[in-house]
Amino acid sequence: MKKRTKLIYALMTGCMLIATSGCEKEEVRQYELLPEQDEPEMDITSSGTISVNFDNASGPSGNEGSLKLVDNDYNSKFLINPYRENLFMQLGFPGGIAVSAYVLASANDAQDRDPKNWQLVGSNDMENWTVLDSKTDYMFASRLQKVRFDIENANQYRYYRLNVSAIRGGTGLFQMAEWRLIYDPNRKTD
Ligand SMILES: [Ca+2]
Repeated sequence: MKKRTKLIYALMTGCMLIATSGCEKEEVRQYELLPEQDEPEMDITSSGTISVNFDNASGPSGNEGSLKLVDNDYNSKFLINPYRENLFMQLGFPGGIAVSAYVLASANDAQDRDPKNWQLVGSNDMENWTVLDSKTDYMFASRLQKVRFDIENANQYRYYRLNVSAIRGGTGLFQMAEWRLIYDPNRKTD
């Protein structure tokens, strides 16, 4: 009990006391430092606000509205009819963050509604956009397929957009089950 009291007292009063009280050997404790570990990457989608320039006829909260893009349910989808070639989906964040990967998921049916050509772009003012990734003639291999795309990006952006410039079936409807953004805290940013 006496030993414990002395230790607490030493901790409270700091080095001065340790220096003057003749630090007893048995009170010295050593701790092994744990090896440095990478922090796990984070899905930051839920921290963002989704918006689109063309929404489902039932609105963003509709059964196939734009909120279904980011509801983390791969069985729900966003659908527009008709598809427009300047369609974009945007995730806006309260502050800049450097996205290191994104995930797209094809919907449950009708392959011709899949995106085929797209760009992921980033911006801090919604006027100047930097292209972070481009895909041309991409083909989702199956329905409800979740595909991850890693990108080389060290810049922090408040706004990310997915510009979908073509769909697999040409003109017609567009649909996508999910769009998610990934942040890797271990990656160095500019
Ligand atoms: Ca969904």
